[in-house]
Amino acid sequence: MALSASVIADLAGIIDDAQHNAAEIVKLTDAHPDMDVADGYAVQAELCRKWQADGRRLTGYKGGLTSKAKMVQMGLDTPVFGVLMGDTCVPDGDVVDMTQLIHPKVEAEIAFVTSRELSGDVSIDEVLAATEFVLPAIEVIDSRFKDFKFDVQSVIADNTSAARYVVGGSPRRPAGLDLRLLGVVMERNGELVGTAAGAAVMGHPAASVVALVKWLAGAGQALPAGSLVMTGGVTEAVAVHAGDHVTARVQNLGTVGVRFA
Ligand code: OOG
Ligand code: MG
Repeated sequence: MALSASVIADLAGIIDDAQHNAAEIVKLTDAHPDMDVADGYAVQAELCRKWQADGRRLTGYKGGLTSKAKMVQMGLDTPVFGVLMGDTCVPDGDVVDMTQLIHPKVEAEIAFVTSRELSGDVSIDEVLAATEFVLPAIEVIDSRFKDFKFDVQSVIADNTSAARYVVGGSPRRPAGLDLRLLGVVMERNGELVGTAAGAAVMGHPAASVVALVKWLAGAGQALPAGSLVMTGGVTEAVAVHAGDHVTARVQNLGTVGVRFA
């Protein structure tokens, strides 16, 4: 780590205000060029502590930049991890208020809900054995950084652009499903805007959970039973505006949707 605890706390305050006020800011490395990835995660951890102290509930975690399509789109080449807060969950089919967001984009994802604690080095098979169900999801990301441009340190500090998440469809136990082969179709206003298969995420969506559990272990933590894990966008993220509606259809898992107003 390059930054002091007091600078980390200041940066957490800047991110928190930007999220709360839907006001864009410049990337954190502009003022702190030596900020490193560990500093980014320290800012994120500080935010998560504050949010929980404010009574907000941690419902799970997200992997980001886990597909080639997302890495190429954002010009970055490492997966990143963030936290999901319960109050940012939008019911399937419900409306997102655009005035609370800066320049949102949507991602079609495959989500996991775990049935057992996972910790340390786990295999894909162990993740699947500890999965209660998988289900289709839409993540609404909203970078707090100007023009949705950032480096890896800054996006980690910004909780990996997390803004809202929607889960729905027909949750299924993973037994008997080959998650690599599940077709995913994303539509905006009925028009096709992205297609992929589950394998777009690190070769297997559960590999994103494996990487998440490893990252948590590095921070001395485990993934609790009952966690929701968003495994990452399978295609490029797509910008949305007021009046839009978005649908993600995942083979065998049904459909999830959200509107913007
Ligand atoms: C970072 C978050 C990426 C995903 O699913 O790849 C992410 C970003 O692109 O703003 O959530
Ligand atoms: Mg995402």
